Amino acid sequence: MESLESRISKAIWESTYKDWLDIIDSDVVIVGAGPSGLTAASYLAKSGFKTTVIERRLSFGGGIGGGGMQLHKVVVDGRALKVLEDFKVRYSYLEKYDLYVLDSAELMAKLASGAIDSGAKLIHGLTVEDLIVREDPFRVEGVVVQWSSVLLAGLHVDPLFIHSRVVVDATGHDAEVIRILERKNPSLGIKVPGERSAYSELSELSVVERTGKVVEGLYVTGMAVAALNQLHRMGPIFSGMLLSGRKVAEEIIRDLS
Ligand code: 48F
Repeated sequence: MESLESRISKAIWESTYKDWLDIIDSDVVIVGAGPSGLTAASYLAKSGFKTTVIERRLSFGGGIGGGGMQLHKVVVDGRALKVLEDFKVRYSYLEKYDLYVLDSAELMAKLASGAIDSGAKLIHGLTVEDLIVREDPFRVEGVVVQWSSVLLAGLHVDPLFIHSRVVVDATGHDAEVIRILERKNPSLGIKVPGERSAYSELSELSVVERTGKVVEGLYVTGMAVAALNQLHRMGPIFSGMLLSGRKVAEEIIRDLS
């Protein structure tokens, strides 16, 4: 028998290689494992689409974990209950505030495990730094990825590619993927003005309304929608994020089917 050290390394290399050969041609790449990205990933994977989630950090949940000022609770309104129930997230109703309260840790964990159990592949520690595009007619056909640690170290290392039928920007407040499009493809005329000050009630609705396709092959969900459309921020209420994730999944399922 080989040494345990050799077997550890070979088991990891071999199974990572096998996964990568599979995800290099995905149906959908979702950039960002926050609430909107994880919700979208679960519904897409459940519908049979090969779904890969790329997350820069070595964790999942994006802005959920920070709760409201690091308090370990977040809230939703009644519109999001069906999504919470799909992910088996527990909540309690506070009648005097007409809001549902849940533990941020449970929301993070169950959205991530829901996406994974539905068949999505989540790769963390990887940053999307560019897009694969085609011209005439313009469309997005995948992402260019680099280890986050390489970028943090400032090393000059060429990235690699993941091809996909659709890319979803679920990168949150910075709308990083759409900003790449804005910067590197100026002829498209896309502008990312950034979000506006807080107006929770309005932004909870408008972020869902404006969720959807940006250009052929590229969709947007979550707070990236607010940055693209100069919508208000809403703070630690998450109905809009969950409903935006479900909406973008439904739109992609319709477009790809
Ligand atoms: O920020 P984030 O949670 O996005 P979201 O789904 O939800 C926003 C809420 O958390 C909250 C809010 C609403 O109540 O105001 O802020 O819109 O998650 C975005 C994830 O994307 C990752 C980032 O690390 C985070 O986990 N991310 C950002 N840019 C990249 C990326 C990138 N270029 N490549 C890979 N991951």
